[in-house]
Amino acid sequence: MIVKEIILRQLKMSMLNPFTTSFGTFQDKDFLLLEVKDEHGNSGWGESVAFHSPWYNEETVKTNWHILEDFLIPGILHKEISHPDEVSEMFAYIRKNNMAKAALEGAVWDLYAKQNGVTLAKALGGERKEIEVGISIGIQKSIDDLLGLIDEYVKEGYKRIKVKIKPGWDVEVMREIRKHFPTVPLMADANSAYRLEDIELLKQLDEFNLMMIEQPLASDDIIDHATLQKELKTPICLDESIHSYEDARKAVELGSCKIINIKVGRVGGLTESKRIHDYCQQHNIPVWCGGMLESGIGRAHNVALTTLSNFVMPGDTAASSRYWNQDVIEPEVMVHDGMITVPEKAGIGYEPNLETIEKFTTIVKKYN
Ligand code: OSB
Ligand code: MG
Repeated sequence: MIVKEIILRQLKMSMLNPFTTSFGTFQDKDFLLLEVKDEHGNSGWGESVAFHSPWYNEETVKTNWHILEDFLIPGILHKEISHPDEVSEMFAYIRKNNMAKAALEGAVWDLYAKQNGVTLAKALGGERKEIEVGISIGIQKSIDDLLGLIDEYVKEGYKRIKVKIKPGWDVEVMREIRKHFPTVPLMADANSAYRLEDIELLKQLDEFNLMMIEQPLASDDIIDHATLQKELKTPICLDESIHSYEDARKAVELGSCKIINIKVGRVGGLTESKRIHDYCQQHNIPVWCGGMLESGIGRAHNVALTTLSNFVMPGDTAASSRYWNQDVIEPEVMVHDGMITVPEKAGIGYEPNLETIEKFTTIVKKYN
């Protein structure tokens, strides 16, 4: 395949409800969409999951634009590509900037699947026809508010509840949740809010029968997590600490985690996600697909990835309507009884809605 033209768009979409983690609150979401076009009129779509500020990782919407415009897009345009796996090799000389790489690589994967008339799921080697979905709930104003939301999402059928924790919003909150929902599949995500010195507090979480605790310690750590895991009954799941296959291998070898959250953007693309998935499968490490409050384009890629066989735990791939008044794809991502039916159309399987996309676009530029 040869990419003839690339359109880079920046969008701003307002979230239905603010989302608060241990590192900050999201209300408006700025993000990039990439459209790659071939000579036959096919378009592949990708989304950058970098946020406006560098609080989840070091990337931002602006740094992604820079890396895409000045390095990645010129590296792809008019070059012969026989398989999307080659894209990560073409970008290997550029250090990190994984979310920028993943946005473009994802668009090439979608284009490749469309050219071959197969779903992105099939192109990736996935077989599942439907996937299980959980929901991630941000930090709330009060425990009552949180309990009310959990009640709502459990009734909607979500397969597991994840709640964000931080110092001062942790043990008592989990205790209250367990009092009201003794058996709901439950987990906590700390987004790196603790240190190894907090070990006695973290051990108290063991009494709540959590599926896992996600990223309790520093975002670049795998050593202290290994120490912590030896002391905890609750499995540790790593999110922020895993940027690559090599990171995953080292974390598993060290015993830093028992579960891995795969986010396509964080690890630099679908090819690297698959490599991590396969490694984890061989080493009995279950994986699940994380979320970055994506629009429908990024969400569609997550749905396709989750069809691979070692995605054995519900992901953060909730319905479009949980985030947006109006999503940028048709149909929107729908969840029934905690399940998403994987679309059967070629590529990502959802149609980008150009009218909606244009409505939310703040900057657009074409490269050819
Ligand atoms: O750590 O998984 C995370 C949202 C923003 C940044 C980081 C994370 C999250 C979520 C929500 O947990 C995931 C989603 O619903 O898309
Ligand atoms: Mg997380």
